[in-house]
Amino acid sequence: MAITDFERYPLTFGPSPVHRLDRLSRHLGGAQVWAKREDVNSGLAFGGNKTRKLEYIVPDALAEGADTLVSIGGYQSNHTRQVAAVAAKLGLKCRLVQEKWVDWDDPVNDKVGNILLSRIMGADVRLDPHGFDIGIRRSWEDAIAEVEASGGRPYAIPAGASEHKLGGLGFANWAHEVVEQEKDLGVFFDTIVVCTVTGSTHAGMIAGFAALEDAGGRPRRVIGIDASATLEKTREQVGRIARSTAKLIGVERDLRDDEVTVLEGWAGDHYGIPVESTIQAIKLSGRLEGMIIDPVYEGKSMAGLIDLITSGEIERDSTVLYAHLGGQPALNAYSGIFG
Ligand code: 1AC
Repeated sequence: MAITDFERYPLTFGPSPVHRLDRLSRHLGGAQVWAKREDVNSGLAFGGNKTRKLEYIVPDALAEGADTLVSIGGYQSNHTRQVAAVAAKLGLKCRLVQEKWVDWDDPVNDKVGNILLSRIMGADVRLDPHGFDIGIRRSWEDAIAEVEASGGRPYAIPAGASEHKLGGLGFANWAHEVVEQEKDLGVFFDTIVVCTVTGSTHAGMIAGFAALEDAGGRPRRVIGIDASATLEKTREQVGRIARSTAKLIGVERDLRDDEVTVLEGWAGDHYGIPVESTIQAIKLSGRLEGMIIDPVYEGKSMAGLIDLITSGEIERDSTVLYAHLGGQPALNAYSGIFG
């Protein structure tokens, strides 16, 4: 099967916009940097990368006759906010487990931003004291069982939709979208920079570009910047999901190790805790481009991009596509950083 053979339930506006970041490029004095903007990809609660993944998951949920989407994330999970929006749009119920993934001392951390939006959209939001882990969680399995026990028909969507069998498809399709946009724009992105935590955004891109390369496309590198601070788990999960997604969309070879690149150095010690480079990256994007990025994901991948360009690891003649994943609603829960 190819990516085009999978059913897709439309939740986005269409291809997400791609545009130049001219002032940032000049400031860095190296490669040409562009952005592809999942933060404006949908009218559903500000959209984001998970909305794209859910386009491929919703047909399965509907086919199963589910009446409740059950998912999990941290208090400021973008993923759970997008699941809540999709449930509202489909007229389904939504049960969300919000674990205390981040020990962040902000009195409104569990009240504003993503979690506020999920509550507004009618999700049954339950706080849970457990800490960060990208794997399958007992608290989420319990929530699924509870919905079932009370007569509901749960549909299980793991953290970031990553461990879902169809979770990589949204970003495999993103790769195809990029190639179409390149033709229109007359540009070739030799390097993609993306934040990676639970893995399926990054993994989907790897699989999608592998399929395109095997069909005669030009090779390019997809650089994942770790923001999990549990590097080995994320690296393993990205590789595994990339391989299963590649198989699903008809890639007939095993992926090469060099196709799965997860770089460390910008996550700090903990998921969800911004470090100085994160904060500087957020300010730089805002001040040079009016582009708002967040302290959990994009601030970290942007910090990586900045360092890789200024150090010359991304070459001066590169054309780089920065994947904005739509994490910015979390900013309200981090207001103290910006004074
Ligand atoms: C960690 C999956 C993740 C979220 O938003 O909950 N990106």
